[in-house]
Amino acid sequence: MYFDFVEKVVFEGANSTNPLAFKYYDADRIVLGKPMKEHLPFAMAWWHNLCAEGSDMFGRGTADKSFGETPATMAHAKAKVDAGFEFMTKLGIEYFCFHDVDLVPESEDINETNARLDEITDYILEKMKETGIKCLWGTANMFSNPRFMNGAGSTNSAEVYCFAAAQIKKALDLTVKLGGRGYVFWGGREGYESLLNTDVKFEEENIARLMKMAVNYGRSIGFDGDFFIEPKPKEPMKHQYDFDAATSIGFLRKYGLDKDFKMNIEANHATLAGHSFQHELRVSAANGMLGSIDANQGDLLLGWDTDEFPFNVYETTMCMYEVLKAGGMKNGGFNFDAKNRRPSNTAEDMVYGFILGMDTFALGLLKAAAIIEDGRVDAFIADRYASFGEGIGAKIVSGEATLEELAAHAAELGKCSTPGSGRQEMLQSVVNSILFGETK
Ligand code: XLS
Ligand code: CA
Ligand code: CA
Repeated sequence: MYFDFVEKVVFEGANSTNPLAFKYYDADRIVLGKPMKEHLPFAMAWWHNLCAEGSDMFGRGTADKSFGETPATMAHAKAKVDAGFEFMTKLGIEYFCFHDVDLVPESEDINETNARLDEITDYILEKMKETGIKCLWGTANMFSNPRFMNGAGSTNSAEVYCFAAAQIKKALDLTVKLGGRGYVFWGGREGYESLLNTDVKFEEENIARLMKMAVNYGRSIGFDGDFFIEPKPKEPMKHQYDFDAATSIGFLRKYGLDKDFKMNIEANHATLAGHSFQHELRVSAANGMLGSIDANQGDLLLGWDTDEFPFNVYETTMCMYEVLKAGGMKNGGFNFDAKNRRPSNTAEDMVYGFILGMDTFALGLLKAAAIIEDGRVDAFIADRYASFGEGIGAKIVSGEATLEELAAHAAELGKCSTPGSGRQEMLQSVVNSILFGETK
């Protein structure tokens, strides 16, 4: 027992002052016809919760994640599994996500690492059977090991490329073994520092080749979930190829990978790309590619990936509005790719972080459902484009109209009428009143 200060985190309602209780996340509460927990398949990220100790560029870790064992041993790897499953059970989190090297200490020899991965995933499988907890997605860490300093799929070295392939193959094997619904490619070092030493065209083609091989192999071993690209514009590289959703979707279409891949949108990466979280979700959904979500938030005053637990209800409301309008995410979920702030360094803080994140998304879900039920925003949008539902507009949409015909129509009218107000401020005010209602 690592979290013996709490038996189970339960829903106590918004007026509860118990820091170890949910204020809004009420797993079985029905929202728009289904329980909250089905709208919000939450996942724990192995790396932040069980591995990261709070080190930064200026100082070492502040949190003790040894869980009673000596770090970098298999005993420690197992203690992390025990701690992780206790944590997820107590919070009611039904999924986890992992990188290969989050699970075991990496050996110099990949064969030894793989043997360790086999052993730990046997142990994880036992725990999954005991608890009913499932794997949301797996991935290979192709950015920490020094061999990936010039990239993995985008490396200049064919040998490094083979090691990347070997890690992907193994991580896919493990994802299938654990019944994972997704497999993520986050191109941490797939980019460049300088164009003076980089063949961009070649690197992009090589990344596509690697992804194609991954799809072929994954399908051959029975992986029927989704492959995900997780866009991020920079950090650690100056420029990363999967800059944002629009760029990544274009890349997937160019290389014929769009049937197998969807987007895994991380809130903090969206803002790093100069977009809102909602923008990235909307672009993905508009292209039928909203796959999964890395639930966190950044700090707009800081120019890097702070991976904070989400607390901004406006953002989660707009996120859930997009997810509900898209009809949910088939194989995706809400992975808390989030970490406690460095001074929040106790086991209690780990629990508080997830309570904050889960409550913020639950509140976002309730508010998004209220916006949809209210109907004013959706009705406004539908009405805004009404001129394309009849007459010349309908002809344009059906694809039958010609440029000459439209020009003749304009000529006949002579003067153009106003396209109508966008009513932005009115709609923002509607959203505020739904969000905050009456105040005391
Ligand atoms: C880093 C990414 C990473 C991916 C998985 O910024 O968020 O954690 O989610 O490799
Ligand atoms: Ca992420
Ligand atoms: Ca991140």
